[in-house]
Amino acid sequence: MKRRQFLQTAAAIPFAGVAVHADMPEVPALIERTHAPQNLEMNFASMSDVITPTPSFYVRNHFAQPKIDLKTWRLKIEGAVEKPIELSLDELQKLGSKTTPLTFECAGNNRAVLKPAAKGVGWQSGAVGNAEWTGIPLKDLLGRAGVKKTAVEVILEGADTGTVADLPAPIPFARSLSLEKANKPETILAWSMNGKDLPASHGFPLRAVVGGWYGVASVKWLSRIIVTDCPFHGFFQSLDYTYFERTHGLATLLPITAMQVKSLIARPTAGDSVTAGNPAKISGAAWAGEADVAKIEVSTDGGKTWNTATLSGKSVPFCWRLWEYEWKSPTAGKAVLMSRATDNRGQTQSMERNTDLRNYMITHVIPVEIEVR
Ligand SMILES: Nc1nc2c(c(=O)[nH]1)N[C@H]1C(S)=C(S)[C@@H](COP(=O)(O)O)O[C@H]1N2
Ligand SMILES: [Mo]
Repeated sequence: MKRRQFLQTAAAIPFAGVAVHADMPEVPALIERTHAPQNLEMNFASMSDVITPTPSFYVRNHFAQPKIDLKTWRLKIEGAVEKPIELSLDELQKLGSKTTPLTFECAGNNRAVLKPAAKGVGWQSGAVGNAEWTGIPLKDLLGRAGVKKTAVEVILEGADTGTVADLPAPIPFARSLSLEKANKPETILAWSMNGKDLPASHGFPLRAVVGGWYGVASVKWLSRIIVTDCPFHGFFQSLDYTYFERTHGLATLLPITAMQVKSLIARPTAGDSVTAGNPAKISGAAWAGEADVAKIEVSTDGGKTWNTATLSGKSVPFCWRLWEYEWKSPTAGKAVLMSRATDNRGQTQSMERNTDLRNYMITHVIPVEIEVR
């Protein structure tokens, strides 16, 4: 991306207006991180609306996008249920629907800042988005199938398959939810994104969206739901997408589930410059998974002092919140900007990276170095 002067006039313009877009650099909607499988991230510096437009919403694929024929596609619900079910999309849509916005972030978002370089897709800040989803709560379907008393988890299986490290035969993409999370109203099987049919890259014809959890839980191209009476230990929650938690001093590997409190600066971006003495607007987004964002603080001196930023709009459950801070009088020289979010449970982003989190959950405060001229 071309270095540019960060336009301070933006500070005087309403936060989420068309005029803000006029200040944005001319960049493609999505940046390609890998080609096959396709992994695309938004240019986070262009983020300006609470709802991420579908063409700007990141794409995270582990395998090739499956080809699905709606005529033969069926959603199957089986396993520890009284009555297994098979439904076409038409049949599913007749069972009722609800529309709700939800934010999810790839657990590897911002991996590009990790040192030494971590394995996995080298995301910068754009593997996160907030969209409006229409579908049926998973709970409603589980109710129809009748979950047996012995059940503990619900496995969601996608139609995409491929090979992974150490496994010779292809496996489908699959993740499980605790029965508790599967029955929460924020766990939805969605056929629509921002008012239109799901695009193929986001899981047409049906995907899960799991409010408050990292994106990996939101299985795309959903084909099978398996209710199980023992915990699932599939690849994407036992080898990949896991982190270490310390219990009795021992590091125990756990699947990644709920998103941790996090904020990101969208603008200015690293390498931008602002004019000394002129007010500059610092803006971004923050989210806290199953909790609410309570506070955003901004530092313009590398973390020595902190000032409270303004959260815009109102708190919507499971959705990120945009925020902004007016930096009144930048002084000439290099400046290190930081943002730090706190949730309503009192959790605050840490200053240091916790290496037990492996190459996931990059939630520590990330400095943004700019120039004041
Ligand atoms: N079937 C399937 N579902 C999937 C994935 C996948 O590779 N296959 N990737 C997961 C991951 S890691 C993320 S972060 C989200 C990304 O959803 P999006 O591509 O719609 O942004 O989808 C999840 N669901
Ligand atoms: Mo992800």
